[in-house]
Amino acid sequence: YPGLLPRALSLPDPRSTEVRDWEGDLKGSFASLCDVLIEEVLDELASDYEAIPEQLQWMRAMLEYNVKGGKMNRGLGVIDVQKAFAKSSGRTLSHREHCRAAVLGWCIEWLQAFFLVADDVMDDSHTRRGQPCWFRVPHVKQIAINDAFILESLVFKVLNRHFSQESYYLQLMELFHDVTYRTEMGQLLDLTSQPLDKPPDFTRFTKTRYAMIVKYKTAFYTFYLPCAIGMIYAGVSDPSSFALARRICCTIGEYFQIQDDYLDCYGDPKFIGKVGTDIQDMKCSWLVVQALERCSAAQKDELIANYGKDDAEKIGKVKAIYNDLKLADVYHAYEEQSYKEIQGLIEEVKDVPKDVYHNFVKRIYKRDK
Ligand code: DMA
Ligand code: MG
Ligand code: MG
Ligand code: MG
Repeated sequence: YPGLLPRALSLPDPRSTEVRDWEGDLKGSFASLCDVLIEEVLDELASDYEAIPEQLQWMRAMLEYNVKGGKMNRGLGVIDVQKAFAKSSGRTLSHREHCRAAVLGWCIEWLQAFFLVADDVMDDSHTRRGQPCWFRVPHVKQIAINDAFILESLVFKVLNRHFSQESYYLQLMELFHDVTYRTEMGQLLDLTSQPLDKPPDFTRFTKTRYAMIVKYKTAFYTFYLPCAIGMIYAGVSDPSSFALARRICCTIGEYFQIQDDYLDCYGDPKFIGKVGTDIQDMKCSWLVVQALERCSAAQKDELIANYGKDDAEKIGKVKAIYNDLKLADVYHAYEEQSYKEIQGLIEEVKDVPKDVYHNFVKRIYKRDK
């Protein structure tokens, strides 16, 4: 495993004949690399940052709690992308290439951990991945804010440790910075879709604003980032190829966030690992945008009276309106139509194997978690 700093010893040596069956246990192989990355972080903290045992214990616990336990869709997505690029040139990935793709995959997972730790504070959520949100842990509270910053820094530490020798290192790093900034702009739109200091204004819940929120807060880091990583790695340089990739990824990302909004209300917390908070948080959710397009004047008054209040009875009334408007059916029809639209877009693809996008869709189509 060349191009490594001395401390990254636990990854395979280039002369290693180790063949791990990535195909047989993709998730397990991917997951085990996270432990390697955590050990590297702790080693470096002890040797270069004068970290005391207390800090090391905190960091280990914080990483274990926040970067693991997810579906790993984004991280595994990077391996899918690399595999699809290799296949399109008649190759298969070596063990070393699998490892390097997995390191980049974990960079996205750790970036996502950073967003989620902060998102749960801002959304005042209770559970995440089947456990209390990090800031809800009694000995953590607001320290979660610093932990979110640390997680972000670690993305760039890992990138540096494993990729700083590569010709495309700067491009990769700038991609991560730009996607992070875009996600933060999406979060800004999401969090300010209602004024905090004035009465709620439902006229702001438009389809256009909704599309902007989800494109920025979700689509870039979830789909464009893994796709663009693969393109950079494969040496794609034509800006129009990146632009087309972005368009397709943003469409898939919109579909993915609409699923998230639907599951916030209709998903089973046992599957999705979190209890929805969009109604009480007054979110510009896909469901409320659809409801406002379809409701009667009386239902609209009812929505205005009950939306955005942390009160079980009021939340129930909003859900009853969603049911009266048959929003679950509207969602399932949307899912079919969006699937077709995405398949159409994939047909136009150039410079990226179509499988990249087909795999993205396969991982999320009709998901219930
Ligand atoms: C998530 O939006 C977006 C980011 C950048 C974390 P969300 O608040 O709907 O996500 P969740 O439902 O997982 O809290
Ligand atoms: Mg949230
Ligand atoms: Mg949020
Ligand atoms: Mg959500």
